Amino acid sequence: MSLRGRDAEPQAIMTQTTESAAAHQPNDLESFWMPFTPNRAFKRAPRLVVRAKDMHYYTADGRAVLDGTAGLWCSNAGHSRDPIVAAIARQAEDLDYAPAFQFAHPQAFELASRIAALAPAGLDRVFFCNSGSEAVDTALKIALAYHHVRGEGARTRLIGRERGYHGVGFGGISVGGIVNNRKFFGTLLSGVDHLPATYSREHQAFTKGEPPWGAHLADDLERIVALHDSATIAAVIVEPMAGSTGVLPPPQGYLQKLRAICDRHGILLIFDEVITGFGRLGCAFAAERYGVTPDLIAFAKGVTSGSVPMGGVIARDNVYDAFMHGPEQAIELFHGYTYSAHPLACAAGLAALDLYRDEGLFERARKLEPLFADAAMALQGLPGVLDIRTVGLTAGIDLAPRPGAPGARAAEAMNRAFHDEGLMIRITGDTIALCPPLIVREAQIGEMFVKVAKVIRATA
Ligand code: PXG
Repeated sequence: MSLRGRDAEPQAIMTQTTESAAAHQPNDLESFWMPFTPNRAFKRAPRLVVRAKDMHYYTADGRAVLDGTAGLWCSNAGHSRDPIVAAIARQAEDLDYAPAFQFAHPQAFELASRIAALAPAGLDRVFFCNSGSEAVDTALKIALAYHHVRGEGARTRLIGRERGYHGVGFGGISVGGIVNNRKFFGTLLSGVDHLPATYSREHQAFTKGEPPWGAHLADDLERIVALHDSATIAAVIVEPMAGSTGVLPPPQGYLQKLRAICDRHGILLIFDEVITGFGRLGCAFAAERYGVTPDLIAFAKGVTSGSVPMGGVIARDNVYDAFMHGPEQAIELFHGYTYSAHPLACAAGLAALDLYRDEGLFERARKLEPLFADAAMALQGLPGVLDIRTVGLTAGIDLAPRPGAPGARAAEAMNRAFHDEGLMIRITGDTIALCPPLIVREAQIGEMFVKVAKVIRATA
């Protein structure tokens, strides 16, 4: 067994200073087929972390790496927080697993109630699954079944949006709007239409928060309704703020318009809040920030602060109630997962929600937003910075691609940030995304953007 990837620089993964670091060393990089990663490039020059605490990751040789991305938009309370760690450990001892089909455990109900209490009024029913992708597919299935049980089974069409990311299930990639996530995978779901993306650099470059331009793009929904007839349309799904495709805050008034059009035509509105949920935009959910109440909210990531996989769907009471007919012994919704409401995830979720509340982390994100936005916008004018967008504790920075090599500049920026600057950033195409844990200190925001400025200059 090799201690390194086939062509790896030996010191890249073999430098060890402590026994515990040694214990964390993978002994062969070949077997793990890495998700959404250029495997060969990674295995030649791995970026490995072995430990994390609060705002930092640590490499095997003990180097601290400031987490600019809350892992993958999920560790909102910071890493390996003691109360979450203790809750998971306790739960593993007390009850490692319980089925959620026909049986249950108390923490599942407790967590559902706590999540419902954070959600907009009227969204009180919580269905659990294990990831954002499952949450999205669950929401789409609930929407279809809702119309079916109400005798409107002709409502089968689903509407997503260009540049939308809704995970990687067949439902999610069908309503999603990212070509590479779709084109390899066959015919996808039939009966799906897409709204246009809301981003236009020409109209909104370097806007902090929600751009004033673009609300009219919601009117495209009327066009789709006119084309197919509202009686065939089940649901519209959007991310309130599109995260994965580079931080695209909604235009002012856009979500309100979508809501109004959906109401007019009996179409369910689904917010995919996998990223925006649990404080990212300074509120428990983006629905609250924008004063728009959807019928279903898909969530994941921050619910456990990323510590144990969990996702779910919060449903409006009338959606749930529509299923509660028929014989009491009959299953109302033929859907669920072995690990729905897994005890470890529920324990982690309860501990994470306690931390969010006790440390006021959603409010903290709201308070830090102006400072974060100013720090991000200060990058304007650096070589090849084409646009900067901010909202909540989130920033997207578009870099000019290298001619003939799309993505290469951002990839180098990520590599340099990790190895030279001790900073984890996220990239998509030639866009850098920043979304630190909500515990980030003001000085760390400064540090983060100084480091980003360095890698932008270094890769120009
Ligand atoms: N919906 C949204 C809005 C997401 O952002 C998912 C669904 C899928 O969640 P799971 O848990 O199945 O991965 C996501 C995931 C990035 C990035 O860098 C974003 C996600 C995942 C990985 C990377 O933008 N979002």
